[in-house]
Amino acid sequence: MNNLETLKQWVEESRHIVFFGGAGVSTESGIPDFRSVDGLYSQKFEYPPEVIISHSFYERNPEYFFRFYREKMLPLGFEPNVTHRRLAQWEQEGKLDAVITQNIDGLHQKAGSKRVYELHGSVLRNYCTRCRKFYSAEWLKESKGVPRCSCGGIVKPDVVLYEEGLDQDTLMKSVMAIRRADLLIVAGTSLTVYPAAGLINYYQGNRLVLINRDETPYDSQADLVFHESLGSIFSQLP
Ligand code: CNA
Repeated sequence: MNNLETLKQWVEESRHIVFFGGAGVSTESGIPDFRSVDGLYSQKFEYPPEVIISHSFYERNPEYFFRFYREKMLPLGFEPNVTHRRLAQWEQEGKLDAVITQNIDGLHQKAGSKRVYELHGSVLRNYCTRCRKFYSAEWLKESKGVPRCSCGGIVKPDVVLYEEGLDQDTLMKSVMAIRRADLLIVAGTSLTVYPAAGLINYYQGNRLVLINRDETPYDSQADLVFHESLGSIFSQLP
């Protein structure tokens, strides 16, 4: 049996699939990732992107942060692709327990997934840092300079910046889902951003599948590895 046939069989047999993904899940929807050759990190900015989207930079230079954020990090108007849709279908069929994502684009929910653990938050939620009033992503995109609430407070995206900690509840739920998983599919992530990447180590089963165009530091731990595009694999899964 080839690798794809094995994966198809595992998907058929599994009742507790967990999917753990990253920016590569959404590139086929048209949203660039960070580390591919045409990703954000290959473009030239005055500062490296990981500096701009850090908490200290946000505090020191909010005008620059929000200019970059609006231009490069606010993916509005994109549609889910076959991977998002297949995962939503598996959840509906009762065979997928959770999608754990490092993405901030909301496309899993747009495809219909309900149990989505967003490790790095979501651009769709924005809150006043003073009075906690909610603002939409469209509002933030249209705002100018440093976005201000009607009360005068800064409106900050609910996105985890470098140097900021992850939400503990989301992290715990992710760990629990991975511990229970009978099939763990890790896909579209370079597995270089911690603590998210370390979640793989909580998996206790023997069906760890890695699907990523480029090699990752975890390839040798996986039971099946595909260095292919996600769409080409997911479009063939049941
Ligand atoms: P990354 O480091 O950019 O890695 C993405 C990986 O996906 C690379 O190794 C690519 O080889 C691979 N890849 C890209 N496209 C495909 C494809 N079609 N099929 C298979 N593999 C593919 O991204 P990570 O998610 O690992 O890094 C974590 C960061 C990126 C998180 O904090 C995210 O918030 C952040 N990010 C999110 C988005 C989004 O929400 N869509 C976009 C860009 C960056």
